[in-house]
Amino acid sequence: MDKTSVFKRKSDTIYVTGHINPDTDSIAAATGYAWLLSERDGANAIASRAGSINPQTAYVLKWLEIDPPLLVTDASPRFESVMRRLDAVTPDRSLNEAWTILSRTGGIAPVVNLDGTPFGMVTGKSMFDFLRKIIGPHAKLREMTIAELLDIPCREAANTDIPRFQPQTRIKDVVNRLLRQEANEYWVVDENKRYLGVVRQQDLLNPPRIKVVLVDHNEPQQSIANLEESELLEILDHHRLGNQSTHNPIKFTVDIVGSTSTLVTEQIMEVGLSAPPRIAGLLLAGLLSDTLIFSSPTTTPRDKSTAEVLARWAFVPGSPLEDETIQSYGQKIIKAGSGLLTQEPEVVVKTDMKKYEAAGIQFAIAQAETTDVYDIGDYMGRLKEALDDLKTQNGLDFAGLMITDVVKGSSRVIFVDPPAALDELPYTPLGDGSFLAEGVVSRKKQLLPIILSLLEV
Ligand SMILES: [Mn+2]
Repeated sequence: MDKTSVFKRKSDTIYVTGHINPDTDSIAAATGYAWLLSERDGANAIASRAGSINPQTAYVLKWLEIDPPLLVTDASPRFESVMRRLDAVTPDRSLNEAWTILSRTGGIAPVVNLDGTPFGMVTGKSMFDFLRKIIGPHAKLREMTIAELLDIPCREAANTDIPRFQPQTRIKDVVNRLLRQEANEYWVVDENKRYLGVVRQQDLLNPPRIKVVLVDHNEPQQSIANLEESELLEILDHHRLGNQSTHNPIKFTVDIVGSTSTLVTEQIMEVGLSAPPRIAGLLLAGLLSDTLIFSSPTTTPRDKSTAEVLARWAFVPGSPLEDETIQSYGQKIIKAGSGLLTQEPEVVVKTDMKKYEAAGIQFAIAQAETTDVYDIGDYMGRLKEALDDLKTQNGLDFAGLMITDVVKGSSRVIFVDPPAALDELPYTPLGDGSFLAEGVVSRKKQLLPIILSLLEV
């Protein structure tokens, strides 16, 4: 990689991302940890999200006036990561001007039309082809001076047969085809076909991997697509392990607490920093949502003491949360996520769905929250249909949905095509094909371990 030229690598952005179908903890932990990496380490870290924001998170972000993190769903390198916005000339300008650019960029002068669309490129090769064409057969033209030559409009010496790509084009989708073609440089254009930059073939061969930190998950099935093409720097999580090997050693923190927001906040406290009120408010939302305001069995004393610290940072005068208490804030957050019966069944089964694999069986468990689990009635049939579609679309062996009553602290569980092993589940069958799981509110700590142990017998 040439270190001194205009094509040297840009300084790397670190993307801090939660899981797909992001919940509030995932968005909060990504936002809070990106802030800490920038504040503590001076890193160029930004929060990203692996999917659309759920209604509860949207409610919190709006209240706190925080923009949703950048949407990043795929780690495969794209043209934008190697493109350079080189200076350009219009076709009527002299070759002299193109030559100035070409000599600074190491051999490429983009020629761009007045309307912003690419015309062609002047390169060493296009200059040679041009000279061969004009003076080859005409002995007289050989007496032309360099000054006269450089006076010619650069359109005459530009190569116009150059492939064009969008910044979002994945490099791996086109690189093999491009290697077989003659062109060594490519245009990158926007959706209106206007010039954005130039990419050289050599930059496509070993594009920089995007740097990624995973929070609130560690299983590749729950992460952005093509994670193996990224440079994974770190994992910060509170779920069961289900990760593949990495190329390099990474920082890996998995701890038994109620939320990843707890782990992020503990790290902020450890170095004597305090999160700004809005970010503290978002972390507190993640913590209260994941622990169902400390009522989930996943809750630990560390979550409670961390929540006190976040409340102290967040509920300050001038903050959007200045009149709140932990309880009042938590109840508003839980309520914003529990509009179950007003949502389409397809949305309910997709919003907080996680995929797993155990004993060669692929399955998904979705979770939804409501404030009255007994009042589901006819809705159950529609949920089951939506769950069946979800199973088919994702090529799964079975799918489940737990509908958790956050007030009573129990769940209704339904399955589509469950394996016979799940007949042993210790829950009460109800007439409509669902089960009542008294005291079960946590997918991670209560439902999933039982399912895994039954499957892996
Ligand atoms: Mn979480």
